[in-house]
Amino acid sequence: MADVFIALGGNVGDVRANFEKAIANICGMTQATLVARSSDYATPPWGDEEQVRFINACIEIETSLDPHALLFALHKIEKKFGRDRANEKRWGPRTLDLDIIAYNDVKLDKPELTLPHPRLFERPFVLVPLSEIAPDRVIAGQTPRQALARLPTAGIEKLAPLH
Ligand code: A4P
Ligand code: MG
Repeated sequence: MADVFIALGGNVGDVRANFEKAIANICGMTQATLVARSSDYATPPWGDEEQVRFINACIEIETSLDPHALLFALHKIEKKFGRDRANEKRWGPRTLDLDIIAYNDVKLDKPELTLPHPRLFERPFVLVPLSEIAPDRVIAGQTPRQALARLPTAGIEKLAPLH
């Protein structure tokens, strides 16, 4: 079984409701067990700042799928929730973005799959929820807690549970 962290993000539609359904889909489609789920966070848009704020969260799962099979399943789930890669711009608005943050300690450097996620340590919107569930997990030589201490987190708001 592999220990995997996945970041969820979106800023179009009912993102929090989609997260709930997407997490159920991820566990169903990847025969995974949900180990941990962070709170949802409202986060200022990063990259392209001319868009509405995002909701972000992180989960930890245990799965027997290999990294590429997992990515394939995540892309299918993004599509199911209305993601249209052909008509979106980089870092722009989206219904559901599922990124593999880390897969055990696997290192991969391919365009279709880079592990750990190459922009992880620049992104407070990933590190804040990740630090909630795995503050001391060493990823590429540093922990989410250490990486987060170097970044601004202004404007990130932890949201109360939906139910
Ligand atoms: N890919 C390579 N490695 C991975 C990996 N570890 N996990 C490939 C997932 N995918 C990986 O993905 C582009 C390609 O990356 C995929 O085909 C996959 O095979 P994408 O999701 O379309 O990514 P992108 O938008 O081109 O770029 P990037 O840097 O992944 O950006 P995001 O995360 O998708 O950016 N601001 C806030 N506050 N919160 C957000 O969630 N998200 C974005 C979108 C911009 N600003 C944001 C947020
Ligand atoms: Mg992405």
